[in-house]
Amino acid sequence: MKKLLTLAFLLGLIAAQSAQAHAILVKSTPAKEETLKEIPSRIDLWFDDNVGPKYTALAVVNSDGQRVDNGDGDLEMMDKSHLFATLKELTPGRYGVRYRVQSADGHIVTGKFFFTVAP
Ligand SMILES: [Cu+2]
Repeated sequence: MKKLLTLAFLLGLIAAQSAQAHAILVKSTPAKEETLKEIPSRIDLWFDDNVGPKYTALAVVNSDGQRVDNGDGDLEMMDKSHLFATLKELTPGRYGVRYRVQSADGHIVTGKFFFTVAP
């Protein structure tokens, strides 16, 4: 019985934490480590929760570290869990994506991943 109560207590703690956990990147196009045959004209990121407009940043850089996004990274008007930016004309190569958003709980979430444009 005591064990069960402890378990229930722990599960309750986990539920309480996840209710105010920070936003997690759940999906993107291009996807992490994806190799694209067609040149993408934009990048889209989706989080598991709405994120705030403050501190929002999204950058795509080529292997020389030069930015190839148009600097227009923004949250979609009707879906605040969706961050996107348009891209300059990419050439084949490997690209890095860096993002920063503010979760509903106030925490800043940053991340990085790569994708490749095939020759
Ligand atoms: Cu948090």
